[in-house]
Amino acid sequence: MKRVLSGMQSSGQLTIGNYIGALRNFVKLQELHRCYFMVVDMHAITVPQDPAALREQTESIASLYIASGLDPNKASVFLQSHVHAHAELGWIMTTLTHMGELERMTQFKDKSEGKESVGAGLFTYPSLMAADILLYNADLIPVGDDQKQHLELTRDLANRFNNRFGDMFVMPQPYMPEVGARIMSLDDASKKMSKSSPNAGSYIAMLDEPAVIRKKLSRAVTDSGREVKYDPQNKPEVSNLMSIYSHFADMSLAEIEARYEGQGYGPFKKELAEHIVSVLEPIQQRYREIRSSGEIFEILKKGADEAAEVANQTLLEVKKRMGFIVR
Ligand code: AQP
Repeated sequence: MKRVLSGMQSSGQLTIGNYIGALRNFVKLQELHRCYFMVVDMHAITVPQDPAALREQTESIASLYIASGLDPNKASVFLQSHVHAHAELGWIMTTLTHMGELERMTQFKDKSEGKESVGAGLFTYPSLMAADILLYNADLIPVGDDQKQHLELTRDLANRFNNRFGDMFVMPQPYMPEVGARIMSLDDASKKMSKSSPNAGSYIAMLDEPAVIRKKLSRAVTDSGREVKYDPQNKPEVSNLMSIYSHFADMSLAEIEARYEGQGYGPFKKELAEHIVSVLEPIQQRYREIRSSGEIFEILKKGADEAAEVANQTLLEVKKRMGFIVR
């Protein structure tokens, strides 16, 4: 049995990109491995957050984890800020990280581009992410393509620590879907779909109403042709919609091409909306029940207790090896 760890930032509403790239896999992995799934609220504050919105988003994402099928009796579901060892090992990892390594991170470049002022936490974000993973000595990390570079840095930091202070950390591996590791925006297929995008038309949120989903898809950008064909180079928009279709309808790309041969984009987009709605509607129903019952707080407390047991042990061992006087 492997150890699995992953998380999502409470920096907006979860999108179908987060669902396909990560959350769907969380649900599968909990059946096979020892899993730790958190909402990384400490990462969310690396960009400014309104306090009321942060609270709402954090509760919403944790509730969506459960509504999507995470079972607190199979996996530990918790908030990063409830397990103090994350912040502490995060600092230690920051001291082991080189400036040049952080400067190379494409996510930092994307998120800081054009901003007048950028918080230092956005820059050191990958060191905290390394701490998140190493605290649990996780072997498998279910992430979308955008997090691969951060995971490589985590491996470098694990190696660096092992070489300086003695073997302790295992090398975490990414666990990514074959298709859909990178779902792109509906309005611009050169950008990934992101929950913090200011343009709500660029993503489908997991909590979008069916009518909103239909509308967003009918407006999704496509090329001027009419052939439903998977060709990411020449038809990036349609190929992106096909990846989404493939996940929600559980059909191969070849099957989708065959189904819409000679029909143009209209029927394809309409049926895609119905496939998404049929997967999301039961999740939304369960979500509403969870939110009104208040059960999520008990689940998060249990998850944080389980997580802290492992995380505190790792932190203690790290501190001993580095020469801290431990209490
Ligand atoms: N577009 C995407 N396609 C596939 N997977 C994706 N993920 C994110 N976007 C896509 C995966 O979802 C998980 C959540 O990651 P995160 O919340 O830590 O932040 P992120 O990767 O930066 O995701 P977002 O939605 O773009 O958030 P913001 O807008 O706050 O930066 C990760 O496993 C990620 O790979």
